[in-house]
Amino acid sequence: FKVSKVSTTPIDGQKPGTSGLRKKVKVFIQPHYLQNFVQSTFNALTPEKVRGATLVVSGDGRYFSKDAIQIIIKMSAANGVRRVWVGQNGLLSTPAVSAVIRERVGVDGSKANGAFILTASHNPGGPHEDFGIKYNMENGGPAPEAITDKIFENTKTITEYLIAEDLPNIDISTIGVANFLGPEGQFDVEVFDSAGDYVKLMKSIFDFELIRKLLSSSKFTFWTLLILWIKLYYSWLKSAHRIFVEELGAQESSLLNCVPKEDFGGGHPDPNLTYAKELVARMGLGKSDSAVDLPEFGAAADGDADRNMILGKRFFVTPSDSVAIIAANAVDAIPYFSSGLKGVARSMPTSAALDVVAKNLNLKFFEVPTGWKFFGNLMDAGLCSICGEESFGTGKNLQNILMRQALTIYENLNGDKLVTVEDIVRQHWAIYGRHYYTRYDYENVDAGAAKDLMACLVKLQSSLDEINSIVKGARSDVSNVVNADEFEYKDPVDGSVSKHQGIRFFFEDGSRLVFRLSGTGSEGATIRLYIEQYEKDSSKTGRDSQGALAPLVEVALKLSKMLEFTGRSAPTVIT
Ligand code: VG1
Ligand code: CO
Repeated sequence: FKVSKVSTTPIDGQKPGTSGLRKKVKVFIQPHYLQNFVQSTFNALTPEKVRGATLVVSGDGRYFSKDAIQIIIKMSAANGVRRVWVGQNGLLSTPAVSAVIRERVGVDGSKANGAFILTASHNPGGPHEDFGIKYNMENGGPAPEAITDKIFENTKTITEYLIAEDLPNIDISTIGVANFLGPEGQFDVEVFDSAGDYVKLMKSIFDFELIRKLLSSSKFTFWTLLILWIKLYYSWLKSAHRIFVEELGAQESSLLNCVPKEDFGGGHPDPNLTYAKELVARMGLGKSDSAVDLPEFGAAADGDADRNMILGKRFFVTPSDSVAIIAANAVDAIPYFSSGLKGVARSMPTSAALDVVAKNLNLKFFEVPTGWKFFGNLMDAGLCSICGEESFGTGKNLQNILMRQALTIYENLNGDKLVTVEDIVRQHWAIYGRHYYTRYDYENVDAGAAKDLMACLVKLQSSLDEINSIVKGARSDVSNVVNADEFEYKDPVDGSVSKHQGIRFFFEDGSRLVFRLSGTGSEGATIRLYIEQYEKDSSKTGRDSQGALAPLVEVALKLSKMLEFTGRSAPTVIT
């Protein structure tokens, strides 16, 4: 093949957000749009490192992925990349990409240096929805801010990109290797089984034998033990089938909605109580009829399968709780962690449930800004083994623990009584106390209004007097704010500083309010409000969380002047 240099000009707005660049498909398919970003990434990684590299290119299979994969292959060839690995049909979940970078050995003995992941994750897909691209590094984790900032700088000055226009399109549906010869030598594209490495890794973490025993145990009288919401995780479909049906012996019928679609069947791939309505209904949440047979366990993931919502029978597990529960039980329940945990980390808005576990178990603890790029440094430096976010993401060494139900299952096997998901959570609260928690999302708010609201909060956080007079004016039964700030993070490994990561209000009784703007949207702005209240008294941990948090919500809406700024009297999503 030949290498063409194509002249281009900078395109506005290519700043990667919390997790890569996300825009409407109509924006991405504009001439040079994807190409500018990919070349800017190559330039940020430096041409020396790109030359001779092995790159993974795949994603969640959403609309425009197939075209984008061919473009990136041609640009890789032209930039001197030695080989590109593509998951069969271009499908790899974010955790699978991470596993492939870290573990996979190519047919010629090669190892990967990084990956382009084509996904807009929890944002809807299809011709009228979102597309996205992010770059993951040699450690399997997202590019750190130093790189994403560099990419953005490059998009502002780019003048040309390299592409091998005459390279034929690769058949990504068939496993195999295609060899080409370019001006700088050989270039290969290897299409590989997208589930193999991920499944192998999962088997090295969890005790599959034990889980298999549970799934075939006579304690479970009907197949609905396990329901997985496949519709939302197209890219994980194959791994899910391999793990749950082939390896663990679950019934095929427990995997729902198994037909892959480029637009997720019109569904919203955010695994929360609002957007995963059908699953929520099947798990009996909000129903009181005890006569119906309901599944014991339900799970949903987002588009690229790096988040997961866990439900028990009529029971929702707050993600902030699940990471705390995993940390509290990991050494006993997950073989991978049997030798102990190095430390734990959570994103700032995630509840302090994990903090309490860390304190009780004497573990190193870190609080990082929202987004997975901040966990990587801690893990690589051996400071942290388990991390999580309130937005349904949990991980170990950059691998998402999609099989956290192992905990349930292990406990179920010990003893005669069926221990449910709900029992496990309630037992945890009895030991550690409960962090009542909820998140309010105001989606698609006018960007200017959202900015004004945040600016007002930035100002307000510096005056405790003013804050407390608003608090008292709103609810006399809410305790005083004793501290407020704008969260800033200094990475303990490389010393880099990330500012303006959200406004926090801390109350005397341990409650907390957090406000921040989403960095993953493609239209308008999304304001996120995180509300949390700690209850140590085990006789008071059984309340409904919306009821328990109502006074704090009222205070939050007054402090932020939510209605005045946004015109919204209710959030779009409550989780
Ligand atoms: C959201 C979540 C954050 C998560 C990020 C990427 O970010 O709040 O916890 O890491 O999405 O997740 P933001 O900036 O919109 O609040 V994914 O699975 O959509 O890549
Ligand atoms: Co995701």
